[in-house]
Amino acid sequence: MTELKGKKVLVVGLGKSGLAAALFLRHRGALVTVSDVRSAEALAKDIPALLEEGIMVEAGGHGLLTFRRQDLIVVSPGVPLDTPELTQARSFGLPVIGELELAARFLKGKMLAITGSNGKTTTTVLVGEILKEAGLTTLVGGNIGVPVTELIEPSTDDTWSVLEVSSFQLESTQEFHPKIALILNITPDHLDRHGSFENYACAKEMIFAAQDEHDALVLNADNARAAAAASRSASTVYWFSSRHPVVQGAWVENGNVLYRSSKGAPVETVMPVGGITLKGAHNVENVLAAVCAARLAGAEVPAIRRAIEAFHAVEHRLEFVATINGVDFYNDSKATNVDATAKAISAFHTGIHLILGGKDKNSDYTELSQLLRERVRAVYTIGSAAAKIESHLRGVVTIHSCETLDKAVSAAAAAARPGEVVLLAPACSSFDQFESYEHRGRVFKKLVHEAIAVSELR
Ligand code: UMA
Repeated sequence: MTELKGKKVLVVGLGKSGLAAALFLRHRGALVTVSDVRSAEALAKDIPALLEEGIMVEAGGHGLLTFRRQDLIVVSPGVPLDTPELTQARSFGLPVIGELELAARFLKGKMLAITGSNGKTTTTVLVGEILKEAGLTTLVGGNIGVPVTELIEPSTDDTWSVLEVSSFQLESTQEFHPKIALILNITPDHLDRHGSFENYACAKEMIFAAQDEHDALVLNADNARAAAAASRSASTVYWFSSRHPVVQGAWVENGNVLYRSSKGAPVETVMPVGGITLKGAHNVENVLAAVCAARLAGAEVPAIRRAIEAFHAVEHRLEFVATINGVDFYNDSKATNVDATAKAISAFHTGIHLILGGKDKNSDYTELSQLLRERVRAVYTIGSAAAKIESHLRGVVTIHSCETLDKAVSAAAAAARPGEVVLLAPACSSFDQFESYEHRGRVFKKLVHEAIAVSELR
């Protein structure tokens, strides 16, 4: 375990992860400095509490000297590792690790880590619910919004920490060693940060880098890049597939979710697919992944079934908002890449009014063309990516340039006919017009509820 007492540690980034890491390090006796590019005014909410703890704060930019005088540097996930100050620190031989790596070194019990381009949060929450239903001591955190560092204190030797882990977090790991690792799928995302799809996929594969044959790696047999990880890992591989039986793992056959622990072991019927409350084929995949991971962690089938039957959509993930004049409104603000948007569109048959746009991530929107032709009545663009989206999709579908979410919701609500769907699944991040995808989703829901009030007045 890393010795922290008396060590000089720099925490880079003062968001949720940086704050949690700084306080943890200080409480373990480290001499902590936090550095953030934001101004002291922007950080005003957190600075007094940090100073009170004896933590130094560098605001308004990263100083090269600050980065040199350290024994350890802990990076927040949103800080790119090629930031010049970090590159220089590494060239001087200073150890640079992410907040996930730091936390994992101190967390007690076992880790079940879940990554993937899409479905991470839903699957993480679902696995957490299943393990709790099965009576296991369970903590849930990570990219889902709870820094892993915050789980250290409540963790015990028999805790399962169910962690949603992103490529940003995995990229800066070294010894991170989950007992069970799960890769849901790997499709293009965050190309602006990782530079290429292969770099991004390799960051995801850090989830099993420290595993050996005593650990489990659960992979999606139906996703080529995720499945390719099997030949690159030393772990014992389990599979899930919504298309065909697998040797060991979970699959769908004759309308049932089935599980087999190893080749030749009896096949267990978990539940009918019809018992899954979540909408969309992608959620069947998430359920299969959760079944496999939870079974490996020791949950029994009846508990798994009860938890899945009781589970409803996580906020901002294909979340049903309301029906107005026969039109259903869905909030999938977490669809922040092209693949997630494709999955959201696929959950509905036709008559979709789709709100697209936000901050581009170097994405190729032409990949949506076929689905748009088949299922989408009109696209309503918002945000800074609008011009690019329109140039990619011109001639494919009717496009309305709306600029803002409120104009898009009004235009879509006015155009949609009973039986149709208004879907926010923007294929972009939110940071051009909103604080986060959660903020964007909340604004969408508020606009929909305002539209209900207007329709009731008519
Ligand atoms: N900053 C610097 N220097 C830089 C860049 C940023 O100082 O070069 C500062 C910013 O000014 C800001 C701080 O770093 O003050 C932000 O750090 P952060 O972006 O790591 O944000 P946190 O609040 O710590 O949130 C992070 C995750 N954010 C990102 O990965 C971008 C959260 O995931 C996660 O919930 C949280 O840790 C707890 O684990 C969010 C996310 O968007 C939901 N994740 C991406 C995704 O899901 O697609 C990966």
